[in-house]
Amino acid sequence: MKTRITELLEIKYPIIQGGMAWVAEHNLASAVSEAGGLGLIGAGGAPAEFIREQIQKVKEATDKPFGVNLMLMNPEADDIARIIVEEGVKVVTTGAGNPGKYMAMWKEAGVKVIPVVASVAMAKMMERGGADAVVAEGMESGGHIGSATTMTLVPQVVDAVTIPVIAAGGIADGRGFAASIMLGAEAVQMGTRFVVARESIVHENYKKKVIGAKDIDSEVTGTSHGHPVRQLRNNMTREYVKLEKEGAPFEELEKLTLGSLRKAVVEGDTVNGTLMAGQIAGLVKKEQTCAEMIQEIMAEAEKLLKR
Ligand code: TUI
Repeated sequence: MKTRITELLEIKYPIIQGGMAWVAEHNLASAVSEAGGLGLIGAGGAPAEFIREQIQKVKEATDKPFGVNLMLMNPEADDIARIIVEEGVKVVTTGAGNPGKYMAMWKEAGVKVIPVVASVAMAKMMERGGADAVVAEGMESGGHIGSATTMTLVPQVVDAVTIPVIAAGGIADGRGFAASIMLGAEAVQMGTRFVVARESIVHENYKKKVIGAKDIDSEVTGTSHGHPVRQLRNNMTREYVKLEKEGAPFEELEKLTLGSLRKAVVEGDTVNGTLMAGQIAGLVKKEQTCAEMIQEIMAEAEKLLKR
């Protein structure tokens, strides 16, 4: 299947792996790229030199294209932006902010820049700034989210820009892929399904929670201070929501989530860890290799799109 995204990124299938903090490390990224999608290293809040090592490990594992997701609230974002250029990374996606200040440097180095946006206004601003494509991410997604749904956001972004649009949020199978194409997207980005990939280093306890999740098992925290984050409901989110209802200040809420994503991903703490996952977790039923996932999605989507 050819789209402007497969051409732009020189990948076989228009499937991009989400740049998930702690989760999107070199093993997952190289597996997705080897399977014909675009694997990403998620910088999250990690130190810059750690990201350089991750990039080098993906280069050793695959000669296929891969990218880095720069989470713009990372305190070392400036250094990571520069390392992306130094290491010759071909694709960068950004999240949780406006990547405007790095755009000129990346464009000059020939890096393909794909900001993740949650609104039409941001998509237009990114196109004006020279973005090669945008990921339009709906609030069905896990992690830090905006307020528009994928169903409403994607076609409005498609109408507002001429660069290709990648749909994200609530997509985990061939039906979601085909629906995204119907909305005008030219690729999809998936996170939640890849959390449970065989090659994903996420702790078994976390994977089991995603696999066991039902449709309404996620919770959005952080709305009170303007940084809504979606994750699976557990002891931590119940406590967080309770404190938010009581009007607790950010500093107090922050204590609950400091280091909590690491707790979930590395230690498998499903009680007090942050189990970031999207609303589509209810559809994710088993661990498979990245290649199996991508093959299954493409086969199902092609059948649907031919009908
Ligand atoms: O970034 C994500 N997902 C993330 S980032 C993350 S780390 C984090 N943890 C806790 C709180 C905040 C961040 C976990 N998951 N997705 C892409 C995304 N970007 N979603 C929403 C946005 C976004 C939000 C505001 C993009 C731009 C934006 O505009 C800000 C501005 O400057 O106008």
